[in-house]
Amino acid sequence: LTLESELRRAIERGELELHYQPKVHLQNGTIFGSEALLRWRHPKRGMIPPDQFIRIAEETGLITELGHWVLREACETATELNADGLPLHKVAINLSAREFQCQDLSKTVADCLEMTGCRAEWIEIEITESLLLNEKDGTLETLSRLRSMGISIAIDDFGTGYSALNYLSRYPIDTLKIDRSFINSTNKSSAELVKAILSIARCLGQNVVAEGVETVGQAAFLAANGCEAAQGFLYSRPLPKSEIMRLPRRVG
Ligand code: G
Ligand code: G
Ligand code: MN
Ligand code: NA
Repeated sequence: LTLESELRRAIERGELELHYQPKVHLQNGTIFGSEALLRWRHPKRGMIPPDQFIRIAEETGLITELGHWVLREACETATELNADGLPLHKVAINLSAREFQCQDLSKTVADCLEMTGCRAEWIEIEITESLLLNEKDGTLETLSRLRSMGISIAIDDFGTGYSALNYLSRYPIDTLKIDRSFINSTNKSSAELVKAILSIARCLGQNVVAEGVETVGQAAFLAANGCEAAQGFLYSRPLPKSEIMRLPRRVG
């Protein structure tokens, strides 16, 4: 059996899972959200990471169905995480460029919110710089529509694209996620680039999340330079739904 035909049946067989990696405030360790990361629990091959099947899903068009499943599942979780009386927990969903080519993405999202009782404020969409750099018709409109519904927009892997900084002022962007290659590097210039990104975000009024934070030293450097939020193995690996639901809203 090919991976493609197996993927076709993975959704109906319940082999897909979302794991949620906490995002924390650097100052006090409070969890304010999480990133939903897709996993395929294959009965024979074991856990398959998304970079091994998202591309196949895109090439075969299966990404549409897959994306709908992710959206639905993430909205259900966000609704549970934001039950009465609980502090805000924003769930971030990764959307690939191919998913943006779907004409009625904003309607699909709106329908999903309604169906699951999820509020737009509980959802963030993570997109990559390349989506904005290779802009197709309708990208700006779709992003603007999602934003006006109340959904926030984050740029994932920020700094690894082609540095066409002009898109930052043309698009409705709430958050820059600094790519983990800048955080992990011991290179002096990486540290300077992190400071520069923090400065850009401050000037444009955008939030920043540092990705891939693994050490206390990295967290201290980020906090000292005014970064408010982080995500990474120092705080938590991505967790299955049952575990993120049980997690106290503060770690460390
Ligand atoms: O969790 P992991 O590091 O293996 O994720 C690898 C990549 O797969 C990440 O860059 C992430 O953006 C992407 N990814 C994870 N989950 C999803 C998803 O639900 N949809 C899409 N389109 N991409 C995802
Ligand atoms: O591209 P994107 O940022 O969506 O990818 C997220 C991926 O990064 C996930 O697969 C997740 O498992 C991985 N990740 C999360 N935290 C860390 C970390 O602290 N170190 C490393 N090396 N990878 C991480
Ligand atoms: Mn991401
Ligand atoms: Na990233």
